Amino acid sequence: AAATWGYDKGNGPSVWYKNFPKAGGNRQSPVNIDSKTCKSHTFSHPLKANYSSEANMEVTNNGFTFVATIKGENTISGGPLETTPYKLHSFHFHWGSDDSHGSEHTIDNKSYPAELHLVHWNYQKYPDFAEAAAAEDGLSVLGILLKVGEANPVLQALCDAMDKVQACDSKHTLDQAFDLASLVPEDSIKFFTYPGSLTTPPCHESVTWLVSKEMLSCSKEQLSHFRALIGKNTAPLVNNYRPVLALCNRSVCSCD
Ligand code: 1SD
Ligand code: ZN
Repeated sequence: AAATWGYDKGNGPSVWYKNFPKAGGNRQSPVNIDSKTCKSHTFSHPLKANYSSEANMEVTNNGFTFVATIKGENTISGGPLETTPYKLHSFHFHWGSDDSHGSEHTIDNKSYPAELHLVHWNYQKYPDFAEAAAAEDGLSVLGILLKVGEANPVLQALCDAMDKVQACDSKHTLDQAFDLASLVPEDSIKFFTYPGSLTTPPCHESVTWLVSKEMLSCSKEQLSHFRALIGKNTAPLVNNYRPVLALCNRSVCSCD
């Protein structure tokens, strides 16, 4: 069947609302984060990821992104989530065709070459991920921007895995355990937070967004592995990001 959405001219973000009306709502993501005007807020519990290592991690090129699905129990809590643990379901990336763009969130109107999304769900409240994904307090996504710099050894395991799934709709199982914990800042995470949505159709308004102030560094060579993936219709899988939307009646909090 023809894809009902994508990132191309005829099926891209500007027309998603036609098939997915929630995309036209006023709690949509991503947004620009204005670091100077957002309010500082101190939550009673620090934001902490409780991640371990994932054996036999499965990665997929699904034609929209490179995604790793997680079987182990890894959680995040604190910050706006308070004491409710949200469980890591999967992680994926968004990236551009060159280093000047690719991230979904922008900081002070600046784009970064890629953005990692660690997708968590409120597993103590909802029976399954799909139900959580449609509920107002169902998901929390930790976004980490990638900036060009030193090659990152943790990302290298993923870049190597990307080479195994260059073909659209292919899968691979990593033979070395993947160190999830080293993707996220050690100890407590400094972050921006706001209420938002999935950045892909159906764009449910179900996400408590956490955007890390600390970025991951990634070399230009490493970014070339992302851009070598093949998307739907045999074209390179690049520019799989949704541009920023209006904050409408929301504010972003800055939390250290
Ligand atoms: O794009 C992802 C999508 O692939 C899926 O993981 C969804 C959760 O069901 O989340 C969105 S996103 O908002 O994390 N980009
Ligand atoms: Zn995403």
